[in-house]
Amino acid sequence: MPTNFARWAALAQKELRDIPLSSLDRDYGGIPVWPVYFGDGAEIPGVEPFTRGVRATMYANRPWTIRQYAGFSTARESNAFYRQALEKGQKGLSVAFDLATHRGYDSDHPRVIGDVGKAGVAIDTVEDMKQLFDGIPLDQMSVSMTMNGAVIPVLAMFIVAAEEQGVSQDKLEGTIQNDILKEFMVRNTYIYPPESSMRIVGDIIAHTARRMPKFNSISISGYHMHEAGATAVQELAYTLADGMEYVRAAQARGLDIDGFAGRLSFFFGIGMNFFLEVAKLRAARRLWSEIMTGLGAQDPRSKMLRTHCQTSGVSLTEQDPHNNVIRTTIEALAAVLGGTQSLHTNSFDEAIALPTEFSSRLARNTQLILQHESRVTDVVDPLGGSYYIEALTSQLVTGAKLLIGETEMAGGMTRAVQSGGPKLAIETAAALRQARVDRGEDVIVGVNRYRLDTEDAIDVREIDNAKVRAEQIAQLERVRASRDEVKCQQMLAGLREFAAKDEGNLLEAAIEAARARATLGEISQAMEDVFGRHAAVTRVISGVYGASYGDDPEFSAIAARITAFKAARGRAPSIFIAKMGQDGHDRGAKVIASAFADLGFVVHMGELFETAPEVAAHADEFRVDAVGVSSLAAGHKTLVPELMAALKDRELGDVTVIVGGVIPEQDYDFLFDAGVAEIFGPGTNVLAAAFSVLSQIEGRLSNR
Ligand code: MLC
Ligand code: 5AD
Repeated sequence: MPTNFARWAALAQKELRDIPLSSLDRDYGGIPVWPVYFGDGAEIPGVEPFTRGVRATMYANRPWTIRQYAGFSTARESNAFYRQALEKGQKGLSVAFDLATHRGYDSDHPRVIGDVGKAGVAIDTVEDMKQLFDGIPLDQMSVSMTMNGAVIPVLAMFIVAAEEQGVSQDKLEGTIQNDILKEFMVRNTYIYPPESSMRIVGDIIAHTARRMPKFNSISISGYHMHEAGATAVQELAYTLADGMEYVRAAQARGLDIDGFAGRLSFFFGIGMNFFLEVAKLRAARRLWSEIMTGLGAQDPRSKMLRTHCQTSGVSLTEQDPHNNVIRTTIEALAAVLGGTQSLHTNSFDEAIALPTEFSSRLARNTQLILQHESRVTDVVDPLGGSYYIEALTSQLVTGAKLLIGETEMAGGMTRAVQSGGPKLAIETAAALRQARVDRGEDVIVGVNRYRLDTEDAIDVREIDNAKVRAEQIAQLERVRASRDEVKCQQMLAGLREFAAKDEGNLLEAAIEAARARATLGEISQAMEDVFGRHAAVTRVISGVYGASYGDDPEFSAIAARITAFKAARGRAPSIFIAKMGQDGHDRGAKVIASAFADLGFVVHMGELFETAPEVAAHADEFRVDAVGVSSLAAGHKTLVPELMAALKDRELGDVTVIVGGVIPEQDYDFLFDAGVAEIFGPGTNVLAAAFSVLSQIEGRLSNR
């Protein structure tokens, strides 16, 4: 039996090809340093179950990919941003699409007036996609696309754009997120109901397995669960359980596991609990290797959990925002010591707006400094063998296995997602976390401790949404006018037929449609004609926030005021919590809804994706005292004035309107002038918010 070192060295040499193994040795001023260290019985990096990493040499041979997620405004502007980033050290691309695109709407659709070009780049046709990658050779650059709802038209347009650049699809490197299950759980950019959506996932895995050998067919994502408030065990368990579901879906259509599993990839969020996050990635690899062995995989590549990581958005604060540079650095280091393959580091202005040139430079340089200056790349899995890390790793494995077992007993993740169980479990964890922060048990520097007396405003990126929309509409009209209409309609009909007959590959039909210049909205609609559009049932947990307060004096004081309000008016104060436009970030809205309900408010939680007139109609129907608008995707300057006008139309001008979420300081006056009573940014204490909403309501009522 060869020794650990001998086994490792053989693998390492394969990865290094012609480079001698000794070139990985280092000398720290007379201290020799090897690329890997072992203790008795230690696992070997690059060997199943891959706890210590999927490659023997890891970063000593090739560092992780610096892959910054970005996109805004038009394809032309995003393209210029990408080219600049690549020139300055970024290594891979990662496209953020706007919410209109995510939800399958063209930029001229009436439901997306506030969304076009805002949270990402607007893509309507192949022409936009070509513009996005202009001057970027797609046979040399790996491109990740975060797309789940409109995954069929987006991947089709990417393939056609590459083809027209002279690059055939078999040469494309990259990743499509294509993880729909977590959309129903936490991210909310689904289009079709779960079962049709799962067919789409399967069609993409089948097509990429056959035609795109270098392309990762899916990025099974825990990140969004993490951001929605999941614990590390929940993030691990639900993500890997999602992965099992995708494997089984692909197997069910006759695909051989070793034919596609090597191109499944993962995506985790990395928060501030440093060692826990390192251990989480190690645990994920060990678990996946076991799971895949259980599902019948033979090839070691099928059992490797390769992952992208992103530092945590929710851990960042609007208050004293430069602290976020420090938080992101710590999180990035955890991702690296955990052995990630690819990394996005957030910009410090995250909680305020989209990154500027300056903030994205700092975010990128955080990774460049880790790679080039910190020396953390010299040794593989440097924390392996730490008593603490190994113990945490094993505890996470055990905890996640239990939870995976539960979801399996309940019939797997598609079922669990339909029942809403995991979603509620994550929301409960989020409410508990908020209560701990509000009570000061979890310290956040600059927010609930060491707060600044005055905050300096920082520069933010502004997107002129009306201008982007006008440009997109003009381009859409040009494309529609110049295409062969008969051919385009034929291709769309073909796609519709595939959808209806439950046969044929939807992606393949969509590639034909994209070539014929069908738009993203048209391709999505052709499938919607058959599948329908999914509407989620919004449920709000109750009692969790209240219970964690027990007999807290502040909590009791507000509850008492509400009791007095009831005694005086014969009813409780009421609020409608609204999510307008295509912004599906609902963690904050849900936390507020459940906490306000626990305090004694009558809370009506709106559905996702409503228009301003729809929200006004609900405010009318429920006769609420207040409407709370939650906005995290920068639509507020368009949507809030629309809401005000819609309320006035119904003679509800005296309803108190409050806005919460990601709102740059620079926009506050605009919103106050529009008639907004209060604005609550990230990091607002929920009790303080309840206090001031109640005061606003009482003030307005006594003025009547
Ligand atoms: C790597 N390689 C090595 C090596 N390390 N070879 C020899 N020795 C080593 N030490 C090889 C690999 O085998 C591979 O080749 C090649 O180098 C590339 O390395 P990789 O490690 O696979 O990296 P990468 O190409 O960057 O792929 C990483 C990935 C992928 C597998 C995780 O799926 C990916 O890039 N994901 C990114 C996802 C993303 O950016 N998502 C954004 C979400 S934002 P080969 O031939 O084996 O491939 C979001 C926010 C929102 O979702 O909007 O909500
Ligand atoms: N550009 C850069 N980063 C973005 N994020 C979301 N949209 C963009 C964009 N257009 C990041 C933020 C957010 C996470 C979901 O992705 O960090 O928290």
